[in-house]
Amino acid sequence: MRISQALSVTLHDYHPPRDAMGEEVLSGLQQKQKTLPCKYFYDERGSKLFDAICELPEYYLTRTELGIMEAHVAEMAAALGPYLQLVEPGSGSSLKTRLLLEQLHRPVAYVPVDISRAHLVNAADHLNRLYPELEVLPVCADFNQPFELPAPQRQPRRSAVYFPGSTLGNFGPTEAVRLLDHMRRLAGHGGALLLGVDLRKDPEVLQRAYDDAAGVTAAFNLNILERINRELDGNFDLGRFRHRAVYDEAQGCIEMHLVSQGRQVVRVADESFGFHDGEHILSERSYKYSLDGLAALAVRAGMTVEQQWLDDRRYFCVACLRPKHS
Ligand code: AVJ
Repeated sequence: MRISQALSVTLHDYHPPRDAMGEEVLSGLQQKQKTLPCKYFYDERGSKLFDAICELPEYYLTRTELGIMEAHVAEMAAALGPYLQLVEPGSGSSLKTRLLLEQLHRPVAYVPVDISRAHLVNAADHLNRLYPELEVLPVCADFNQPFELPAPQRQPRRSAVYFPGSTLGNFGPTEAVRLLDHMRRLAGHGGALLLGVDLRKDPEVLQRAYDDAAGVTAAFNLNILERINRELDGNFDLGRFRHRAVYDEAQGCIEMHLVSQGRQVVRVADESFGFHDGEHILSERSYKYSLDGLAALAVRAGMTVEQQWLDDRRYFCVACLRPKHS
């Protein structure tokens, strides 16, 4: 870990080695079911396309979660308590976080954790100027890998982890438990986890949200191939892969695929990968929860759902999870 000064903030840096993406991409493409890790969607263009997705009429998630926050943020802040250290894995630059920070009673520190260093530092610098009373301590890390919390100058009374945006949905059941367990330990004794999850609903609504009429989600999905071409010396022909979204109702999981149009061989780094016509790469899974499923997941991670807030359509849920016996 390196500590450095970046703009107005001190950065704790656990950035993975440069070739980590190469190894993960190659091993994903070597599997029988070819897979790409969805965390690599978010290069500069991918992040812009994701922002555009959030504005789409079909993509209800961001808008709905923000509405829930606007309606209930005071209660959420009260549940988390005063003199808080707030940790946010996969932080980005979100408006929801600011809503929460503004309602918290004398928060001590804000620890955004993100893999994209430049984005993280800029967002942290911005918040640091906006809230001079708050100590902003950015950590550059893949939040899936172990990292330690930096020590704020003032001692917080308690910690909470904020994990909004249905990011948990990208993890399968086993990984989700492991991740929540990690967050429970970060929150510690007397702490809590404020979690935003997308709920199960009419499959057609989900289908449209992940395969929009304007084709923005398709461009977002295909962009990962362009990134591989550029950063890992690949030669994917973007005209020969199509975006597809498939909902598995039994699992409550929507999958994004990149479907090969015809037989082809693609090279990445020094390796070749053959595709037959119609073969697909699995590029993202997005799990949707029922309220019972969420409660069961919390229990498996040593927590209970203490409170939850939903929108009128019951499309999305923000839940406060508390470690059991604390
Ligand atoms: C950022 C993981 C919440 O799963 O809805 C949006 C990413 N993928 N459209 C999601 C995404 C396709 C998104 N998350």
